[in-house]
Amino acid sequence: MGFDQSQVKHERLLAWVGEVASMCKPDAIYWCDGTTDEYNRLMQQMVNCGMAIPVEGRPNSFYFRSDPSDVARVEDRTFISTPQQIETGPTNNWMDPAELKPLMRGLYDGCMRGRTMYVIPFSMGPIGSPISKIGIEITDSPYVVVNMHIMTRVGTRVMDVLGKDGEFIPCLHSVGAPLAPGQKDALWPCAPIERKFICHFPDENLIWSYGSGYGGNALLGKKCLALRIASVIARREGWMAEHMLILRLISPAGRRYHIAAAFPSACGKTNLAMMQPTIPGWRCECIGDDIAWMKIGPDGRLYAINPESGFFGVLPGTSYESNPMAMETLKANCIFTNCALDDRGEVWWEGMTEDPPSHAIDWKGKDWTPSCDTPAAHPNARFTAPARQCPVICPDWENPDGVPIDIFVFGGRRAKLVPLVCEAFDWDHGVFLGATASSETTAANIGAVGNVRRDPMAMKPFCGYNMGDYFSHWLSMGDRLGNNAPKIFYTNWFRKGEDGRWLWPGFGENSRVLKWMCERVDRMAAARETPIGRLPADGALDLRGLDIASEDLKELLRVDKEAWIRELDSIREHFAQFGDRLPQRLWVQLQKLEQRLKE
Ligand code: GTP
Ligand code: SPV
Ligand code: MN
Repeated sequence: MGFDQSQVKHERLLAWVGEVASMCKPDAIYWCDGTTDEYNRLMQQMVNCGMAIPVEGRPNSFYFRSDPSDVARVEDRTFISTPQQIETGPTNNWMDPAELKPLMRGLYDGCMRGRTMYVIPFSMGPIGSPISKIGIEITDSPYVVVNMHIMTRVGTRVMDVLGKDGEFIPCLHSVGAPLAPGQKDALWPCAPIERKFICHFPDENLIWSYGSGYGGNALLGKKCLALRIASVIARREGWMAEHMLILRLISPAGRRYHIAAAFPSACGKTNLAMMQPTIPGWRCECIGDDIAWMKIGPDGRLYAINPESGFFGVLPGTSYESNPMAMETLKANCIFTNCALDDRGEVWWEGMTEDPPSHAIDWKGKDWTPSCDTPAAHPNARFTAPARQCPVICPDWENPDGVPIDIFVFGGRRAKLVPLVCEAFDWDHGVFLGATASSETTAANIGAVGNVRRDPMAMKPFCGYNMGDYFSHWLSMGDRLGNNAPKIFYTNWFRKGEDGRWLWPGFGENSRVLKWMCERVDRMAAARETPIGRLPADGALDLRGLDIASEDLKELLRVDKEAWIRELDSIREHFAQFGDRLPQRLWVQLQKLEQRLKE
């Protein structure tokens, strides 16, 4: 059962596991082998204790409810810990490791009492690929183990690659809820908010997470390793780790375009990544929906891989109308967290069907009917699904060489001001668009929803070092890529009319905007210059077959100069917080924008 510890020949790994065990004091240690048998056994244990519920109509799929306090990432409790605060910068929470480590050791002391400690060897990226990174997650949550089975490549093959002295990133996780002898366990154990800590020690490639069992707080390969720690490594080694989906768009003539898009959490990456184009003859294939690792290839172009092997996607709003490929992906072998269960035991969430069930048990385990004034599913309810089950998964999605990126897209959720699409004048201007990206906050983080904030490159919660240095890294990547650099665009699918309705239909119709981008790459489509960038010229967006009011389209592509002039101060303030870490070239971009607006 599991991987036999006596087979482990890696001294540093054994020493670390031993240290953690003597600190956390679990009842047992279990080394994960990544087999289906292991997955099934753990799931059965969770079913037996009532934590997991088999889902009706979806083979091998299970439903979980989290504690109502543990429903999303906790940015306020997320720390980048370096000896010098300046290295983490103004957009991250900082603590001195000399202070944070003793505090965390205090919390970890005895925190796994009454529980099994699982050791999960996992690979981000195809096992054995030169671009991949190996992590070892230690956790006391079986829910984390089964999720890691889907989201990453887990198992003994990783141990083989690691050998006697291979590099790995230690990721320690505990739900922070030790059990006294005889104490009955909670269905979703976790610690209260003030004892949750998601800690990163980038100088040591080390991750310590405590107190939460949910998503990016607990599945440490994702945001913690593949973004926060990887972003630091990427800067050091000259590559990029970004919060981006990756897709392949294929034209009717068979030309392939690879697009990587950075939108903040719950702003449309999963949906765009597996979109069904509404324009006849165009096809989309999904490579990844959340994270891209990108390196310059031998031909000087930028190649992207998806380090994950599953999707951890937002359920509310997902339907056969909006995202049919996600719905197909969810037919079996999935985990559903914090949606609702109808009376047949089927999962349901807001937006899944036109008509809600007449009765359900909501995400808190309470009776729910459509007349309730609370949603049946938590707004950050999520599915965990194997990427290979997506009907439009790209045949190259596990190619260790990656795919060559033609187009970068930044974006966000803005009810006003920001137009549907805009093309950067050049790389520096594109980096400026990314660096000033703004979006309304969403339920993907615990905190207020709907507040506009700057979220540069959708990396505000995920950049593991000073964001000013991160902007410099972007500029230097552009310098190295030269003429091979992807073209940069900015989109906003979320502009609203005075009456509060979406002006743009979104989802598959977003293909019209992507098509314009591809045609811009090929110099086949017209643009008009505006002070903020190039917008589609009249008639350049392919709107054939789309029923959209001309006033709505006009509003979507309107650039309100006066309103943009009012944005300048907020951009200046945003830049000023980085002090001398902000590259001069971005100040130049701001000046140029101001000039263009005031011409
Ligand atoms: P993370 O997993 O948190 O990183 O989120 P994401 O960027 O992958 O967002 P996702 O695609 O899951 O979309 C989040 C929400 O936005 C869902 O409720 C979607 O239905 C909705 N959404 C996605 N694309 C569009 C769009 O083009 N238009 C509109 N109106 N809503 C969209
Ligand atoms: C996000 O919040 O951007 C996510 C979900 O992708 S989580 O894995 O919880 O971070
Ligand atoms: Mn994300």
